[in-house]
Amino acid sequence: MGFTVAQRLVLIVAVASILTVSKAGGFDLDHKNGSRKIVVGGQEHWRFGYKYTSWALKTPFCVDDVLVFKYDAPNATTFPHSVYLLPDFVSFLDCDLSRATLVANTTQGGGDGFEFVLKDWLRPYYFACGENKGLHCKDGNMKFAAVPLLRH
Ligand SMILES: *[C@@H]1O[C@H](CO)[C@@H](O)[C@H](O)[C@H]1NC(C)=O
Ligand SMILES: *[C@@H]1O[C@H](CO)[C@@H](O)[C@H](O)[C@H]1NC(C)=O
Ligand SMILES: *[C@@H]1O[C@H](CO)[C@@H](O)[C@H](O)[C@H]1NC(C)=O
Ligand SMILES: [Cu+2]
Repeated sequence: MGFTVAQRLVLIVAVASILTVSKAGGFDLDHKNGSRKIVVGGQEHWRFGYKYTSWALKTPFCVDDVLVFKYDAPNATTFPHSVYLLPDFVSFLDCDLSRATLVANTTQGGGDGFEFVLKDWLRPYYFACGENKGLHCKDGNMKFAAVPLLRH
């Protein structure tokens, strides 16, 4: 309450910068240039109900890091999931999928998962699950923002 959209965005970027400076461990250095593979949600993978915003705030993201979204294809007993990019902070807050871009459909998270490279420095990438008309995003916490910083 009491924060404008711009203030909240600044807050997210500021927190992300502080956490990155502290260089949390536990990530695989997969490439000589230092880029890492980061499994979204860690061992929780990409599922309904895990708090991805909290996860993202504890996770440093750098340019060229690879996000790996892991989720099983739907069957008779499990819900489908997907990955969308939302265009801006307001649609992210509202889980408004009307202008979202599909990144990975309901079957692409299987096996080793779906890989997404964070290419652009300081671009806020707003990710959300697009299933159930935004319900997974709204009620299932399946959304987070990633702002890639420079590796140092
Ligand atoms: C770092 O390595 C990754 C994976 O090989 C590659 O996609 C990326 O372009 C590289 N980045 C730079 C700056 O060389
Ligand atoms: C559906 O998928 C889940 C997760 O992969 C699996 O544990 C379960 O056995 C599957 N159920 C059926 C009916 O195939
Ligand atoms: C998901 O995307 C893959 C790769 O583009 C495609 O082969 C598959 O048919 C798609 N599945 C659905 C359910 O749209
Ligand atoms: Cu979902």
